[in-house]
Amino acid sequence: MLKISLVVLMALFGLSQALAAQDLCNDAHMKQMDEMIAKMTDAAKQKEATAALDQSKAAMKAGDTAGCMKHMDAAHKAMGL
Ligand SMILES: [Cu+2]
Repeated sequence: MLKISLVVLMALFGLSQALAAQDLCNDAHMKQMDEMIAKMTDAAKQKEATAALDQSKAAMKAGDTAGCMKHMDAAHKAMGL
């Protein structure tokens, strides 16, 4: 019983991770990122995150999801995520 629950939990977790990745390259998340970066207190990291997010937005506009995720990842790292 416990084993089955664990498997179900892990499957659900994997699914939500996959959905999260798909969810990041869209206008709603870009807006969320802008707001989160605006609240950052470290000016150097904020500049780094903004630059990475700009590249991510450019890739998204070009329809380059892989590039969008790559730069989004860099932005997240600069934000300490
Ligand atoms: Cu993001």
